[in-house]
Amino acid sequence: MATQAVSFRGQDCLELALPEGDRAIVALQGAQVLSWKTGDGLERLYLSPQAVLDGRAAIRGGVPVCFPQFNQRGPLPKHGFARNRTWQAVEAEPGTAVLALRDDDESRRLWPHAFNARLEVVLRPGNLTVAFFVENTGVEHLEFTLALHSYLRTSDIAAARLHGLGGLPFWDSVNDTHPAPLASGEALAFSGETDRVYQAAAAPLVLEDGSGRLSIAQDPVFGQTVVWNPGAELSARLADMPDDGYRHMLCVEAAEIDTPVRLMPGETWSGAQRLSVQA
Ligand code: TA6
Repeated sequence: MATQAVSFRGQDCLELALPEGDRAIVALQGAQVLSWKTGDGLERLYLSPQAVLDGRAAIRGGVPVCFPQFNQRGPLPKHGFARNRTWQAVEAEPGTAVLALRDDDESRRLWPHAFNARLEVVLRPGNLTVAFFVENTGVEHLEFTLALHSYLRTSDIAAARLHGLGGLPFWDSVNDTHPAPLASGEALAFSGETDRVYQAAAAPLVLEDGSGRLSIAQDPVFGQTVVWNPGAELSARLADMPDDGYRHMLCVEAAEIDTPVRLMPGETWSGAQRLSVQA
């Protein structure tokens, strides 16, 4: 079925639909996937019911594209500007959405580089791939950090377990420490605020939350995986999230942040995250 332009919570979006019943909604703002439903009708992403959808403010949920800066690791607004800008829809095959963002006066005021970014969202039965591409269209090198900041839906974070992080070094950003890695085979459980930057695993992670299992794979060009849950206290302080919102989400983010990507003129970088429902 063809990709269609739709309005979703008042925002201009693209809707992808498969004959098997899978659906995805992608906002032009930020090229942000806002919803992914599998053929069984289950929503797989978390979008806050209090998310601000005004065409400009960062949208709390879905798959924000944090580019060209992760978090506050640099002089740009937190998580860069791509999530606040309107991207252009590009013609694509059924089951795929392609959106583009190029530099303009506004982007160059913040970040003085020429670039052509593209986000491809590919929907297949039980499977969502989000792929980011960026070309340096200028005459000087540029550097960036990024994350595909996916908010995965959990039925209850207390029951959620993230598998596949055993043995991997990480930075705990809540306490600014480098604790000992999880033991091999040990799953990560969640109680309280969790904000960790892991060195990426070679194999896909698996999120299990009592009601199902989701495989989370990322291309090896992403050197890190960020795992974030705000916990009860921070969730209550976030105006665009219900007090208990933290119970229903876990961000597992494909990220390249420790070593900024350096792109020479004419070069392109690309990386994808793949989410697959497991039987
Ligand atoms: O990726 C985790 C993180 O950087 C956390 O530190 C937290 O701040 C989160 O992203 C959300 O950021 P946001 O700007 O969307 O509120």
